[in-house]
This record gives sequence, structure tokens and C-alpha cells, in this order.
Amino acid sequence: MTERTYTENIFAGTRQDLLDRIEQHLRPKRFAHVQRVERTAVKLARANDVDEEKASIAGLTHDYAKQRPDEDFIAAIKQYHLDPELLNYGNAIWHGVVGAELVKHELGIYDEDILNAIRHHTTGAVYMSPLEQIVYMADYIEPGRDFPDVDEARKITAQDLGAGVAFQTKHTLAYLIENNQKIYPKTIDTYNAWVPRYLNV
Ligand code: DGI
Ligand code: FE
Ligand code: FE
Repeated sequence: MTERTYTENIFAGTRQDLLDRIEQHLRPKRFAHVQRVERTAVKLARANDVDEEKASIAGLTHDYAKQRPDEDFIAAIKQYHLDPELLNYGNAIWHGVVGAELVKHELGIYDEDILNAIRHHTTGAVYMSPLEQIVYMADYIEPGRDFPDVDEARKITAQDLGAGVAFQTKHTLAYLIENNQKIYPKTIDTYNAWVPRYLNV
């Protein structure tokens, strides 16, 4: 997998070039996580007839901005004219939604399906392409994840990607509420779009 050359108009370099760029911004544990997300995303792509190269690139870059200081995100929200409402949130929301802009402008990845997969990997979205669903699920079920429902999440996702999305969305929202966390409104929209549709059967 290491020698893979990416299609030039998606990323100008090999997979190893991309890994080197990402590694500069992540601590070793986070760098290992994104590589596990890549492997899981590529497997899900194969099973769901989705472009494996895009799954690889989106998996590797989804947390590219996770370890940036808040100032970088605040500057990017202003520079790229993103919704000022974002300023009321923090790293949990910014590293995906704002992180996608950093991936675009720093790494030169312009593929909108990949950028949306990064944007939506934490909160989900009302509409998610198959690639977006794959990255959302790969992040949740990669082999390093260990929480009580993870084996059930893996099983459901193997059977039906959309049902996996609904499962994660429900469990994450329940977890946030249980822990008195602020809910990003789009997280609730994701819940309304996916959970009744997939889990009331
Ligand atoms: O970056 P990772 O740790 O690999 O995973 P992630 O990007 O899916 O999630 C980061 C955290 O964000 C996770 O603990 C759940 C949390 N999160 C998801 N939706 C919301 C949220 N946190 C808040 N405060 N509000 C949300 O709507
Ligand atoms: Fe993340
Ligand atoms: Fe992640």
C-alpha cells in the first residue's frame, strides 16, 4: 500500500508523500489512528463499491487538523468566510468542518467528496454520499476503538452502511446528552434524517 501513487488531480504525490505531510501535524497515537481509519475505510469502500483511492485519502486526512491550536481554526473561519456561528463551538466541531478547509488549502486536495467526508466525519450530515458514510463509520469502528457497543456497530455496518450511520448517530447523541455536552445543531439534523428512517423497522 505504501508505494501507491495517487491520481494526480486528487493529490499531487504518492501515498507516502501524503503520509509525510500528515505526520508533521499529528502525535504518534493520532497518526496511528488515521492509518487504521484508512484501512477500515478502504475495506468498506471495496464492500460498497466506492472509490478505494478516495477512501484512502479521506481516511488519512480526516483528522489532519485535530491537533491545531484554537487560533488556527478561528483564523480559518474568518479567512475562508465560514459561518461565524462556528465560533461558538470548539475543536470537536472545528477539526472536521474547518479542518476540511486546511486540507484543501494546505494539502491541495480539492475533491469535494473527500472534503465533505472530512467536514462531516464528526457530526454526520442530512445527506452523506457513500464515501462520507464510509469515513464517518470507519472513524467509529476502526480496530483501535474500544467501547461497549463497538462490536455491534461493526456488525451492523458490515450488513448495511446506512444502518451503521444511524446507529452511530443515535449513540453519539445519547452520549453527548448523558454528559451534558453542547449539541451542534447539525448533529440533531443528522439524527432526524437517519435514525427514524433506519432504526424504526
Ligand atoms: O476525532 P476523533 O476522536 O477520531 O472522532 P470524532 O471526530 O468522531 O469525534 C470527536 C468528538 O466529537 C467525539 O467525542 C464526539 C464529539 N461530538 C460529536 N458531535 C458533537 C460532539 N461534541 C459536541 N460538543 N457536540 C456535538 O454535536
Ligand atoms: Fe475526528
Ligand atoms: Fe478520527
